Amino acid sequence: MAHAHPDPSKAPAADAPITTRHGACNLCEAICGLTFQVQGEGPQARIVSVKGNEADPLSRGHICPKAVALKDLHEDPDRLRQPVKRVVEDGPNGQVTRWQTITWDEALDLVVEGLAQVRERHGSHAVGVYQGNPNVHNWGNVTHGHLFFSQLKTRARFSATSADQLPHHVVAHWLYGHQLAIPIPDIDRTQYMLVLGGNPLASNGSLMTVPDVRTRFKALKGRGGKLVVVDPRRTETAAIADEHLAIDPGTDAAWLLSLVHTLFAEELTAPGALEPLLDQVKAVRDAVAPFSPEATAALTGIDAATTRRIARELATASGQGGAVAYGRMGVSTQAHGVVCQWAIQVINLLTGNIDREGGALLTSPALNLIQMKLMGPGHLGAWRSRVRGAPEFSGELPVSVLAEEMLTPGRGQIRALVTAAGNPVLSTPNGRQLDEALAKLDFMVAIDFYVNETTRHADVILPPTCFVEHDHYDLVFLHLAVRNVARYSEAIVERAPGALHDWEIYSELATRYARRVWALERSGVTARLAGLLTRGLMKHLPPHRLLAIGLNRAAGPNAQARGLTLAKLRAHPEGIDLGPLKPSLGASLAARKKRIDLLPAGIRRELPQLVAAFTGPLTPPTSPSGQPTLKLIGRRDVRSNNSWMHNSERLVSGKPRCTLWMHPDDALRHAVADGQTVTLASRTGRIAVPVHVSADIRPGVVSLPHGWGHGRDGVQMAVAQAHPGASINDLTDDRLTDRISANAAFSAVPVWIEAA
Ligand SMILES: Nc1nc2c(c(=O)[nH]1)N[C@H]1C(S)=C(S)[C@@H](COP(=O)(O)OP(=O)(O)OC[C@H]3O[C@@H](n4cnc5c(=O)[nH]c(N)nc54)[C@H](O)[C@@H]3O)O[C@H]1N2
Ligand SMILES: Nc1nc2c(c(=O)[nH]1)N[C@H]1C(S)=C(S)[C@@H](COP(=O)(O)OP(=O)(O)OC[C@H]3O[C@@H](n4cnc5c(=O)[nH]c(N)nc54)[C@H](O)[C@@H]3O)O[C@H]1N2
Ligand code: SF4
Ligand SMILES: [Mo]
Repeated sequence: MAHAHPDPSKAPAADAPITTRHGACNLCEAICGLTFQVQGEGPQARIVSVKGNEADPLSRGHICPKAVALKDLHEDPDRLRQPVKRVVEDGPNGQVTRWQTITWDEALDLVVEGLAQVRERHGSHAVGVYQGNPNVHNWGNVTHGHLFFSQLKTRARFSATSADQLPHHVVAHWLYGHQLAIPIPDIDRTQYMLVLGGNPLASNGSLMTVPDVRTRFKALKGRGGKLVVVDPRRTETAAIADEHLAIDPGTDAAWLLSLVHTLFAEELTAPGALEPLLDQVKAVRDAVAPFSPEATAALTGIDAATTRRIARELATASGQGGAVAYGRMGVSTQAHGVVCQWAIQVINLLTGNIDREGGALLTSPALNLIQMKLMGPGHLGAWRSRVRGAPEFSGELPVSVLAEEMLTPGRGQIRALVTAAGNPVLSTPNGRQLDEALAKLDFMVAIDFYVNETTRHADVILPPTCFVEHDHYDLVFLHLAVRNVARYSEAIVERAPGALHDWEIYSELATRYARRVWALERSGVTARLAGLLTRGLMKHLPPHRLLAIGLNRAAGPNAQARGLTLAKLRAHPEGIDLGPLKPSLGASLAARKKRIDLLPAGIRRELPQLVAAFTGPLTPPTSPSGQPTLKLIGRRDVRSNNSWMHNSERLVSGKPRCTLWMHPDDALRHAVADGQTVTLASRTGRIAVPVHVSADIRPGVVSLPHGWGHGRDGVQMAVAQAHPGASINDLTDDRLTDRISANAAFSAVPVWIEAA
């Protein structure tokens, strides 16, 4: 492949001085503070070691095995360092694809021309966008990405949000008036934590930036508190909990409503300070009437006495320092994800645990995304997708409809796609269908540094610098952290000459596209000129300049954040502590929505249907050809990071991890032995996976991790290809979605084992 490998002859001399530099890890939401040892200077400098930074007020020295892999990513010979275009040539055995290195100038113009032509021919909605998860982990994408994406004027916008946390945003928007008003568990002060569908010991926390979570859970137990985990699998987190309830997947909404039912039935509600703001409390009591613990026990697998006890424990702990229910992926990505997240908020509100110490609170970061108006309050269903009629949320359509919008002919069919820091072939439901749809596009561009399962379909790939090559201030996850902290990190090593950061790529694309489309559409000249000037100006305003401006203007509720400057942050690369979470919801509600409608119309309409949905079996008991079905769920491992860190040898070595967990009873019933490879099938596809027999998973349920499946043709990641695994999303179903938001439903997918 035509790209520059790091040249060992240019490595730093063995006696080059070693310096210490402080930074952070951006791979997951824990954003751990790091200390790097770097040998040499300039672009040839080499990272010698990566350690946790003990002085970091949030992570306190914690790291996981992935931090060191930031070095592997920096040095990876497979990482693209210059733009490439796909060239298809005739070979002796048919057509062959080759990636040709091109200049930035040529690449950017090719992209702009390719997208503009599709827009000219088919209209602006024919150009689609998919933004992957690292967009929120890389601040330059947050500050500059919209300059380009807003130019496209397309309704075909998609992101990883709808394969993830979309229900949280819908519920925050409905209850608290803003999609980002998500209360964060006060893990350091609570006396009781009920965790549903989250495994922070492997994931390091989500919508709860919580580095060193193991120590924090230990401290909870140390002060006499209790941790309860609700998960079909006995996870790493369940293993250290006081109690584990192995719920049947996809039934959490019913169980949570039984908790609400019990709070009312046993007169355990005590909303506290927020009580005067709550509307429709009685309506909620009436709406949950069908969900007594007795009525849901057979469905969920949790007996009524246990459910009642948990409700009482929550109420008791609320009077003794605070309690909090918290639910993540396992209860977001299921057919009733929005109801689950709503019910969790209702439980926390009815027990008086929202906006109080020891419960769940909004954060007061130095830069508050809500106050900065970087994102609007949110809207659901302002328009619907062309083929299926799925609702948009805040300008984005759910990713479960992406492939059908590409494959279904008609006006508005997507014919060109921009993927930015995303790998939807491995990460979205029915990824195989999307894989095939991508191959049929008229034009595709990927902003990414790998030729992977998705980007192999691109016509042009624009590779940005990697994380250690640029500075960072975590705009998103400092907003979601269990403690208020501000931290700015300089680049650890200098980028190669000519390399561009993501934000620079967006600035360039924005100005070039505006110029090109201006030539196309001559109306609104003044507005266009103004836009062009803004984008031209933004090109000269790097993220750190915007940070300096933002800090100057920040006058949020956190007094400790006042007077913070970029210079101060630079002097404290370990981060500056801004104190524990503080009640602030009252003030922010007053500025927006004023009151909390406990039973939003979308939920009121859904609950009666939920009764019906939970009456029959959730998944069909047999496959179309008569095999007994199993319920498929996901799994995360501390050495993986979604789909894209498998090209680091140290993260994939050892026993294969892409295995199918199965209960011994099911193994016996299907006559499969531990280690045996089986063909697992669903409505959408079939994959071969080795079985791991374990009593740590609920009978009838099987579990696979996501992000594997690197064996596809044309992937250029040597280490990942040597440990390919299979993709769970070749089995998940684009038609299985949350009933309200159309978020992907990855839990409880019906699968079966095909005879050998
Ligand atoms: N079945 C199942 N599917 C799932 C999940 C699950 O639990 N089960 N989890 C879902 C969740 S929570 C998420 S967030 C999604 C993730 O879904 P995606 O975001 O689509 O996938 P990632 O694997 O995060 O891919 C990230 C891509 O960004 C590139 N990249 C990394 N850093 C940068 C950068 O700084 N700049 C640029 N330009 N590119 C970069 C990487 O090379 C990689 O190609 O997957 C979802 N899919
Ligand atoms: N090591 C590592 N860390 C990561 C990531 C990674 O890929 N690897 N990804 C990052 C990202 S993008 C995200 S969004 C976060 C996610 O963070 P988490 O949500 O904590 O991650 P998961 O490990 O997927 O936890 C989901 C749990 O839900 C359980 N579950 C599945 N179905 C059900 C169900 O129906 N009901 C209940 N109650 N539980 C169910 C699963 O068994 C699993 O234990 O992790 C982040 N951190
Ligand atoms: S837990 Fe690991 S991957 Fe996540 S930020 Fe910390 S070091 Fe990075
Ligand atoms: Mo995610």
